[in-house]
Amino acid sequence: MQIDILTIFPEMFEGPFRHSIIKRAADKGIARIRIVNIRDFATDRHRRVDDYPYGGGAGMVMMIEPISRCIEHLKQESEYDEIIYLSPDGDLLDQRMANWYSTRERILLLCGHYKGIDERIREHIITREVSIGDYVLSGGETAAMVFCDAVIRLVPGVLNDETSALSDSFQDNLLSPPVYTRPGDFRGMRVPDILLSGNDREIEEWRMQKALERTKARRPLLFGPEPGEGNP
Ligand code: 6GU
Repeated sequence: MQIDILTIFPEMFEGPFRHSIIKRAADKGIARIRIVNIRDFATDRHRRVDDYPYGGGAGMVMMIEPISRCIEHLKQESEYDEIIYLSPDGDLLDQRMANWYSTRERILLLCGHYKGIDERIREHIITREVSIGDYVLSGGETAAMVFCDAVIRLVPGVLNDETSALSDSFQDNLLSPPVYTRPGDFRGMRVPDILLSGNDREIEEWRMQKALERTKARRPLLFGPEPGEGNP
């Protein structure tokens, strides 16, 4: 899988993707992230990527020309499965959507800024808008990082122990059960006896029970009819 991220702040991605799961995925050659600087595709000598809004008003708007040139250039390599604009107006990212994109080959993520991007980009170039939650971020970059983390860790072979993704919160619409490690007794706070019993079947039942209890108590709406097949 390859994810191309278009941004005017490429330095923002230097930290997060050099660590942890995403780095491991890249090292294994399973999932690659490429950061593309939109400014490299600006058409004027000032390398402008934003301009004043028609009709007036505060804030700048990202121009269609550099973004269009950039995407046309990248498309010469191969077509994208999806060209995503990260925006609070978009479809909400959830585990189901992350699973869907973990099975795609090539995705483009466009990070917007300022007041927004020229509407014609959204109408004619973007194939989907995705939001990571009902709050406003100052730009799409942090949302792109969240998207990549949620998706790439699900690509088969990325996690060492494949079952660890299967037992994630949400993977079966359940929150995860509590976990403990040493010491067994910290100032009188004891690890549940069942986990020390060595009875694998009972431990599994206990974990399922706790996952159900926790989901009902904290996220009752996660219980519900399964959505249908297809592009979520
Ligand atoms: Cl994807 N972008 C921005 N700017 N704000 C957001 C968001 C995305 N998702 C939630 N808020």
